Amino acid sequence: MTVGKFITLEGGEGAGKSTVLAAVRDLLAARGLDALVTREPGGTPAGEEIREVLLDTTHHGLCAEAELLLMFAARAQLVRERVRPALATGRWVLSDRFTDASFAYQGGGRGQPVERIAELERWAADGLKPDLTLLLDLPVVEGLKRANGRGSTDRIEMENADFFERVRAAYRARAASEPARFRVIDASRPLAAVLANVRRAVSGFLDAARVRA
Ligand code: T5A
Repeated sequence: MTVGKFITLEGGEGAGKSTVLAAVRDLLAARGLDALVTREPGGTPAGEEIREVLLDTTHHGLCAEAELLLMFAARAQLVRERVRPALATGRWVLSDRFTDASFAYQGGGRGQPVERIAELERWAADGLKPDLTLLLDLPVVEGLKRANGRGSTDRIEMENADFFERVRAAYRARAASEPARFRVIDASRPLAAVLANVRRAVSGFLDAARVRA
């Protein structure tokens, strides 16, 4: 049995991940791949409850250590309950965020040690790494404008611009250190151009994986 591939979407607030996710799912479907689509934090019944705690503004005093551990608690469950079993049967998996978000937000944003996050990745996330990661990159101000345009603000979106600048820098540094896995997409461009670049990147990956229409 062929093992499925694992694709993730990453980026700062309002980068357009939800918008792009649907396009990637459709592209995979056009090649005959019925991907499991999930999101982080969340993706399982327990994980979705953990998400509520993480994003609820009433928990504004949540410490950085608790935040990091809750992200990985949800991830540990998602990996074992859904992602690993799907990949093992040959199904592809598409996730809105994964461990790179913890390196960017809890590492870059909150200043949690990278070695500690890497250890959690090995242990709690069972060492699972995506095969392809699309990083939707855009200036922080632009992303926050888009995110704020939707109305409600969650606990993490309440952080200041400096926090999100550190998140962006951490994402870009990770992409630069793993060029074989990452494709950086300029998400500040009009949606049609963003989607065209996303389709090109994913099609190239599918061709390399020898997935035909
Ligand atoms: N988090 C998560 C951590 O801190 N650590 C972790 O380990 C993990 C996994 C929830 C939060 O948790 C944090 C990060 C987050 O703060 P989330 O649910 O992914 O993560 O929440 P957000 O990043 O807040 O997701 P958003 O919904 O804000 O952003 P999206 O999905 O990237 O953006 P989207 O598609 O909803 O688009 C936003 C708006 O912009 C428009 C869209 O129409 C929409 O209105 N838009 C564009 N407009 C113009 N041009 C374009 N190219 C556009 N693309 C989209």
